[in-house]
Amino acid sequence: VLLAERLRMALGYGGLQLHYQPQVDVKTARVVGVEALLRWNDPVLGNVSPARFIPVAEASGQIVALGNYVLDAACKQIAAWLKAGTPLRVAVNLSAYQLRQVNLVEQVASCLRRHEVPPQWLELEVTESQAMINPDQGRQVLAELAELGVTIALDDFGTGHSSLAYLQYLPLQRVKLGREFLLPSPCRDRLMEGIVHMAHALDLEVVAEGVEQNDQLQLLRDIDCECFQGWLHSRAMSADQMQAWLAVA
Ligand code: G
Ligand code: G
Ligand code: MN
Ligand code: NA
Repeated sequence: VLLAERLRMALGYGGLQLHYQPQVDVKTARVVGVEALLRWNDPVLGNVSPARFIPVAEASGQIVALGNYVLDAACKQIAAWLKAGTPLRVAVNLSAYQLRQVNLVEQVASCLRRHEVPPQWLELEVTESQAMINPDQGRQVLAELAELGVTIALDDFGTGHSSLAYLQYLPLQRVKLGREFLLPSPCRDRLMEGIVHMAHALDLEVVAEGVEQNDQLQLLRDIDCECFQGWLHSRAMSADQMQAWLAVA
């Protein structure tokens, strides 16, 4: 109850901030986009992870307001970076509840309009478990979102209960591989190579997450994985830090 109340207050006073983790082209080392990650530093509770407060937002009926806040903040930031001459694609995580929100498509569309953001700068990340709760409904919503011109990435690919056969029917541009795929294991390299080949066969780009070590990046080069995120390059940073970083890059 306390967490839900503090969250309601934080939404009111603007205590939630988006930070941005670079997505880096494996071949050129250029930053090609960022993933927006929510940060909450509460005066009473301290830092609270989204892994903890997103479920609370869902259970306490605040997820739609929170999700709309995130979409708005992301579009506002896209507009600012466009204006500064340092355009960046921003990927926003959607929660399962948002996918079932009746006016999600209209929310996204009006957000883009409000901030005069061309849709190709916004990416939406959904996990495969979310997309597959109700595959036909998931596919329908994602198709309408794709129709707006935003891109869709499948988050945590290969870790939920998904139907591989169904993947090709979703309007996806990218799949994201969780960092567990890069942990040392006897068949790590072959598994990664197989997944990347399969994704390419479906015309999907691959973003590897959680890259911390040089040998992991070397593997991504060897198997033609396009893109990575991870502490080897940088952690999520504030918009100001990102802006300063873009200015010198
Ligand atoms: O970076 P981090 O430890 O904060 O992320 C933890 C989890 O919270 C990840 O699964 C991430 O996808 C999720 N998350 C971060 N920001 C958001 C957000 O704005 N909306 C939703 N729905 N999930 C988010
Ligand atoms: O949306 P998703 O569930 O993929 O959230 C990404 C999560 O991974 C966030 O919690 C983010 O802070 C975390 N993360 C990003 N880069 C790294 C990394 O290099 N190593 C580890 N351990 N975690 C990372
Ligand atoms: Mn994500
Ligand atoms: Na992920």
